[in-house]
Amino acid sequence: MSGALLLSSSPKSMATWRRELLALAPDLDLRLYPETGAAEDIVAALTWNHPPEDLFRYPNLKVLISMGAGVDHLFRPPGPPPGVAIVRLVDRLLTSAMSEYVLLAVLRHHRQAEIYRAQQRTRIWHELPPPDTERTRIGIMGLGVLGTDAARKLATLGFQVAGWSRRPKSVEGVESFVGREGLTPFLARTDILVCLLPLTSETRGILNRDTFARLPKGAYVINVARGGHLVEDDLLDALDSGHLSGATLDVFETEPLPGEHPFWGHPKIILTPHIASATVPRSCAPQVIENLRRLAAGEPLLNTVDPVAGY
Ligand code: NDP
Ligand code: OXD
Repeated sequence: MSGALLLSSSPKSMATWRRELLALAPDLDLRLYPETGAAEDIVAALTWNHPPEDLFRYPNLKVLISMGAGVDHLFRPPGPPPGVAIVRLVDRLLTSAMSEYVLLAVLRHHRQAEIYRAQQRTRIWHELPPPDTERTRIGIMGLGVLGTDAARKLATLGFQVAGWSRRPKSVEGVESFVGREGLTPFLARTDILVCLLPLTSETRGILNRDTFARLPKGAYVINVARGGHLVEDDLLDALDSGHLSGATLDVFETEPLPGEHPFWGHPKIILTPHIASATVPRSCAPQVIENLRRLAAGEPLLNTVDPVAGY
């Protein structure tokens, strides 16, 4: 590639990416933010939560590569520079780790793990009614790369699985619901709701009071997508009223979650610090190098993002 790749994330993550990229392409001209050198040299940028306005400084920037599956960080105001291609990571390990997390959250709720754990603490030997897998309906919002893998794996376990997406899907063992008109029937048949949508202007705040009200009483919510999907007060109200039975949350509007936030101590919320599926640079570096090669050769890029749809 003629030109340099700008790398921008935490110092630790940049060091790992640097090692993995140079192992594959020792001649790669890498610039670690903020040590960018001449702005004209930068033709590609591999970033995570980079200050968006800074990207307008590089007159020869041709492609922006998200350091994760999500690209919402690239669309924060003022948005990406016009005319710059956007690509993201699609990776076997990223996908399987997300499915592991979703299966764990589903099964922990389904198999009443928290209740048995509490019983153990107080030395109570008490059998709860056994869960009925065949009659438990899981609904996955977002049947893309990650949602489809989780849906398939949950279907294999014997759950009734459905997905909701913008366009119809054909995934074996998974019922497809589509668009705004498909949302109400999708929610009405969902006992465990998993959010795996990208954060866009259409999906921001989608986990709200109205959505929760359309779920059956006792439904459970798992948000592994973005904090911006969830209206936090609406979740607290739905949990406190008993309409929802609980929630597992990996992502939050403000990260790290502030120490005084009510989610921390809520008895019906299980939370983790945005770890559902972390990018593994070793696994993702080859596709970055391949996209740089394609960029230089004028070939179509892999894993492109539609700048209008925002994902
Ligand atoms: P994809 O782009 O592959 O899939 C997105 C899915 O959402 C598609 O099925 C798409 O529909 C659907 N969708 C988008 N907009 C709408 C809408 N308005 N209405 C209905 N459906 C919609 O994304 P991934 O599966 O790769 O990733 C999903 C998200 O997961 C990421 O954007 C990121 O935010 C989050 N994530 C979280 C991680 C974590 O550690 N917590 C790790 C990695 C990702 P269609 O197929 O019809 O286009
Ligand atoms: C991602 C993430 O989008 O880690 O990849 O959240």
